Amino acid sequence: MATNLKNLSDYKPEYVEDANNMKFGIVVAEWNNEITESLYNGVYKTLLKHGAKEANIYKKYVPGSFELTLGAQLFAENTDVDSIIILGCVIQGETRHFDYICDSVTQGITELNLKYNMPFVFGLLTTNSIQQAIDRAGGKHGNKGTEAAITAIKMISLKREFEN
Ligand code: DLZ
Repeated sequence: MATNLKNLSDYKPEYVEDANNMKFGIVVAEWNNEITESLYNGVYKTLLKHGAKEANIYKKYVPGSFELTLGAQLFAENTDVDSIIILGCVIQGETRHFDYICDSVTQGITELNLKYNMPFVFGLLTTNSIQQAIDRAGGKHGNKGTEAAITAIKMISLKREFEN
């Protein structure tokens, strides 16, 4: 479904488990940083709203979206977080750079999920314009950060269900 038909901040709170005993790593790209900080705020507020402890939310920056995959892998290898949320914003320009970065991050995150058997959440905005990004980072289409936070909580719960 296209995001202009769905508000990214809409979800059913009754289906979201308590995040009180969950740990989260968040990797944030510095490129388009006004957007990525808004995404981060969406993640942070949503995690706290669902019971996560401030002390269990760890944030690291990488220069741009291309570096998100390695940033996420470093989290997986060096911390005991339960999920890693990846936040970036790639805006279409005049060259094919956009396609290469989007493909690389998408493929990289898919591989990390399977390699580490833990949830790495795709919080990457891939838009044609800065306005489309603003609309999805706390604007009229909600906040992709909220969606990413809810996804992380749900996927940690799912993993725990299978493990227990
Ligand atoms: C170089 C570049 C360009 C043109 N556009 C973006 C973008 O829209 N969003 C983003 O997160 N990063 C961009 N970058 C930076 C690359 O992701 C990467 O940081 C550099 O190519 C260095 O590896």
